[in-house]
Amino acid sequence: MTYFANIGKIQFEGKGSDNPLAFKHYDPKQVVLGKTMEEHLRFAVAYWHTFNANGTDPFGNATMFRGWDKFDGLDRSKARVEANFEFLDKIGAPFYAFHDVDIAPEGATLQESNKNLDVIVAMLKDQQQQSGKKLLWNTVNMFSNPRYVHGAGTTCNADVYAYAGAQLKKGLEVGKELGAENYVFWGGREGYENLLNTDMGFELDNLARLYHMAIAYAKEIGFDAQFLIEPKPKEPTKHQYDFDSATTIAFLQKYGLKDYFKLNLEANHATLAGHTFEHEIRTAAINGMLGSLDANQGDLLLGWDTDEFPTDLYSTTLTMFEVLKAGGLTRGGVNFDAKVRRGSFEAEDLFLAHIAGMDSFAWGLKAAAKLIEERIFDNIVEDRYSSFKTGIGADVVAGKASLASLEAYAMQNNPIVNKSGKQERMRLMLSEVIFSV
Ligand code: XUL
Ligand code: CO
Repeated sequence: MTYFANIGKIQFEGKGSDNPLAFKHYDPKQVVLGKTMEEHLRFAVAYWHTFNANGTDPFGNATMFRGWDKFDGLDRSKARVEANFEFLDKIGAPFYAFHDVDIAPEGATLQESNKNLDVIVAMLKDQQQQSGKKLLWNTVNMFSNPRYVHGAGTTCNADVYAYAGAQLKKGLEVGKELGAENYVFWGGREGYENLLNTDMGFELDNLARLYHMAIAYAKEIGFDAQFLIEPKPKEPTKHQYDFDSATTIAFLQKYGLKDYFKLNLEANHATLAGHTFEHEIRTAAINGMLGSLDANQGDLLLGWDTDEFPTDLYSTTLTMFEVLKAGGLTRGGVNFDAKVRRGSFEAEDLFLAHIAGMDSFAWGLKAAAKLIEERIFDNIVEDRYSSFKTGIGADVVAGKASLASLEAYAMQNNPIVNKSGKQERMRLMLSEVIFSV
């Protein structure tokens, strides 16, 4: 069965092409800084946005009716599996990612849900083997079902906590079965609305306990995926515990979890936290915690997670600049946690949107590589901190300075001379590089 009959394999045609169903920048085999674009970017398709979303919003019904929607229940789930692999093949993405509830319907009981998962996971495994496509990460949805109204790992109800543990256990088994590269924890309901009814310290202790159990179980079954936490500051709860990179790293450190996790960073989550994506990536990278990326973009005029496909070249360039400087994504990838707009309801839009995202990231990668190869900013940064290479600055770095030695130096060093940071010049240099590649 085919779900995208009118669309063939998307090819790289280069900058001169006017074919909307072709790549202008993403050439998977092109080598950039010693690796192919495909190896750098490790693109993944998000199952939920591509095969489950139907255009509903709080004010309107579905606008998207896909080929698989003519089926119900498990049959529809099976049709989505076929559609997923057809899509991955045609768009040329090596990876996909999903939540448990995206791939199989929840049953009336845990046993029934697990049985449904088993049917679909067997099918996914088979299709992975046939196609060579891989699972970038899986996760379990512990936020949509009403049982999670007060949280999952941070719930006030031990029965719900137990259910969450069971769901997580199955998620780890599924990840192992499908050879997932990573396993993601996004704490959709791990947060609170009102401190007056909340024992924050206790909730966080419990969340850490659940993570320790997950580490132990993954070890027990030999599931060696990289564990990732995905920070997000608000939505759905007012105070999400994993607010941003820095907060999440502090949590992991406090509970002795830091060595077992890295971060899955999402652009729109960064902007909701009042940060740029590159800020979040840098914060992770300097702490050795960069794992994977959920690629999308928000709308700065709107205050929620709009999950648009990434097309802002300044952002994709600065993102890839950070990634390259951090040594690459290793087991991570660029997962399009992004949805087509409600008005872009044709199946073809799924391709056009992914092409826009993939080309924008490939463009960003080329520009970032040029920034690095030509040391366009590195020399400026090096020069900016050069006062720490000699004299009193070198003493500070070597750990030889004391407040008394700083005082002695400062007393005879008058006047102090500062240099301009030249930010405006650097912004223009960035523009010149982006539009030269
Ligand atoms: C929610 C979000 C999730 C996670 C996985 O904003 O980004 O889809 O990526 O649960
Ligand atoms: Co995400």
